[in-house]
Amino acid sequence: MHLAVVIPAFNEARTIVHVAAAACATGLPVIVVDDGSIDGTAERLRDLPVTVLRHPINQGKGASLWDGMQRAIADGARAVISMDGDGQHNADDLPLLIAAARNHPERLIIAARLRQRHQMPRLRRFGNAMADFWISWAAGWPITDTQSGFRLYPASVIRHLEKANRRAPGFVFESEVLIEAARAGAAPLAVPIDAIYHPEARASHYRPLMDTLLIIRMVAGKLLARGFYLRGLWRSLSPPRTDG
Ligand SMILES: Nc1nc2c(ncn2[C@@H]2O[C@H](COP(=O)(O)OP(=O)(O)O)[C@@H](O)[C@H]2O)c(=O)[nH]1
Ligand SMILES: [Mg+2]
Repeated sequence: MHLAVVIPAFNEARTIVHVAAAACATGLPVIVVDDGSIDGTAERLRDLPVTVLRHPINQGKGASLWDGMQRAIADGARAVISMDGDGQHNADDLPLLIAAARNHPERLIIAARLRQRHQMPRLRRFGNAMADFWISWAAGWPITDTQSGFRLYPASVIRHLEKANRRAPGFVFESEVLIEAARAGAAPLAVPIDAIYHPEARASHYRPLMDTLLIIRMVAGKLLARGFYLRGLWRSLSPPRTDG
């Protein structure tokens, strides 16, 4: 399977070298999307064999993922792995995602932060549980850890998004793609990984109020468009499926 790793990065000068080098060590091609960083993120990558795409001004995580994915596909990738640039994802877990994709090549695979979950701040855990419930409902499928940015996207899912014209620029992108993938028959599948929360990590770029409202608006729109989709709720409440 021809794969590429895409790392969106907005002001990640502190961590990006470490994250990109670990991804390169797997032997996969790596694309970093520097999303208008003003802290010298791109310059840190000068000595690594990675492709760096630059947005002159910040466009959002979704827009960055999208551009990275397009580049990966243009370079021949059949699937794209996304990893955050802040060190919250461990490149050692990549083989788990790849193994799951080999067994389920048509499905979107989520590296779900199910192990060491106590590391996740309590409020985050609550927010994530809420997101999982609503997004699963709209998807009509039980989805575990919908807010994990560590995923493997088959090229077919990316092409479907393009056709459906579903490309939110910000954090909504990653929630919407799960619903779209499930509805297109590429139901997301979770593989359990460790949650990593460094005590000294920088503050999240996720805006708790604004980004949550944008996600709620997107999900509500999809539920309303289907007349509340009670069948989806019923289906989403069957036990979540994990691989491995
Ligand atoms: N490209 C881009 N990446 C972003 C933006 N905001 C966040 N990110 C990246 O998305 C990833 C996750 O963001 P983060 O703030 O850590 O969110 P959290 O892990 O959900 O708290 C990191 O790799 C960020 O660099 C943005 O506006 N543009
Ligand atoms: Mg983070």
